[in-house]
Amino acid sequence: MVPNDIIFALSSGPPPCAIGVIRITGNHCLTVLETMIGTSLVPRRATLVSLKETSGGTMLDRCIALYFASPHSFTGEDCIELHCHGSLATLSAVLTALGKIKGVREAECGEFTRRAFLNNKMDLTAVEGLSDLINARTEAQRKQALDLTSGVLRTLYDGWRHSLVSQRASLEASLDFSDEDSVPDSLRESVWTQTQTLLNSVNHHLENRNYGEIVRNGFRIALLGPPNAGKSSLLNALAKKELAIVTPIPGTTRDILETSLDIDGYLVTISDTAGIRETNDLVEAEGVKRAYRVARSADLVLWLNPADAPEPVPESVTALELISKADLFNREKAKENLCVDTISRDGLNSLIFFISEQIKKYQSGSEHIYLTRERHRRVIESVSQHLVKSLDRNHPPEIHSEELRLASDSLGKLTGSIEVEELLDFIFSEFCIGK
Ligand SMILES: Nc1nc2c(ncn2[C@@H]2O[C@H](COP(=O)(O)OP(=O)(O)OP(=O)(O)O)[C@@H](O)[C@H]2O)c(=O)[nH]1
Ligand SMILES: [Mg+2]
Repeated sequence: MVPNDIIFALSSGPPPCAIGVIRITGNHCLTVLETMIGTSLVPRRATLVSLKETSGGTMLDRCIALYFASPHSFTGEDCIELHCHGSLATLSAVLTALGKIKGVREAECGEFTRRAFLNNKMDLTAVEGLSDLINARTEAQRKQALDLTSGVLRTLYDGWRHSLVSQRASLEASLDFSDEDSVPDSLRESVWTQTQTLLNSVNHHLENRNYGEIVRNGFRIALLGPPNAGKSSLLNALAKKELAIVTPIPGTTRDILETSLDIDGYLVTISDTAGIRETNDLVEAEGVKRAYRVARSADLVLWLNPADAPEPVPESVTALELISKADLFNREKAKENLCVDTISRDGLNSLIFFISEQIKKYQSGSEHIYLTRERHRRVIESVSQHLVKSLDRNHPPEIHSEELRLASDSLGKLTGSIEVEELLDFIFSEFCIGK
């Protein structure tokens, strides 16, 4: 149910800033705020107003007020934006005055977006896209999140639901009206063909899952290698910061050290690890254990093989070899391999290009709609399973239809078209106050 009280929050960044935007939403908020604003507002027209405290008439700020009448607003309710001077004192005076008005209260995290969802302005995949857009750090994340906010997933999933509903309708109508109480074979055959086509699309969508999740969560690279291979030096060179301690003493790094970089618009997380070797040192042995653990969860493991003391990749690790300390390498051989010299920074650009190419490999040629979250992936996997069951020719038409219904309900939960109350708190908790 959509609540009917009026809520407000500072929707721009923390003060001090040039302009602080306070957002207010709730039907009839214009009437409730009339005394404070002191002048009438025309929808979608910026008006310079003298904000006053309702009780004493004390002037709070001269600011720009914008009014969006329901349903043409972000939340679908009447909305007002006050573009105030962004000082701490001004904003807290306005926020305090708002809080004193009867029926008006401070918004909770994500409450504006929650109202937008409850008023059917957005589906759940767009809500999640908006959360990603606010948190986007790289160009690829921004593009992907923007696509989601515009409802590309909803369009895709609603199309699938529509197809499922029509397949069920065909099956059930023929069941209801058939004299012999059995569905004509030709009709079932045609529904099977449609179900199979849909299953192909669903499975194709699932195959592309990695790219969307990599863009959203980041591509994880683990730097592994023997002690003194130059792993920490490479982390520092890529980050252009002295993050890790570098010494000529083998076994310098013990803990995992992580940093995030923007590589060609992609978020990439690089982990520096302890050098891999047999050791009786308890601390170093724990470091080696952790290095293997990080390698197991990485999208790409680079095995740094020092040119002056090569070590083969351990059998238990799947890694790509990167020759480090390439300045100590035979020049001709260097040309054939992926190699870096962190002193002169030779090979770093090629390595960065290589990493970006590795990420792009996850992208499929024509597909622009990717799964970005585990929640979506799990639901789409269950849709696929229901479709597979519905195609079992040993089942009667009732089961065929029931499996189609279950697939359709799963899709409905994904977009929020059907009851998802238990999911809402979880999804909206990702938002900050004011959104
Ligand atoms: N010649 C040369 N020396 C390098 C290069 N990169 C690192 N070194 C040196 O190699 C030594 C070890 O470098 P680190 O970056 O600490 O090596 P590491 O792999 O992190 O070593 P551990 O933490 O002990 O596992 C240091 O003395 C570095 O200055 C390089 O490209 N060329
Ligand atoms: Mg190190």
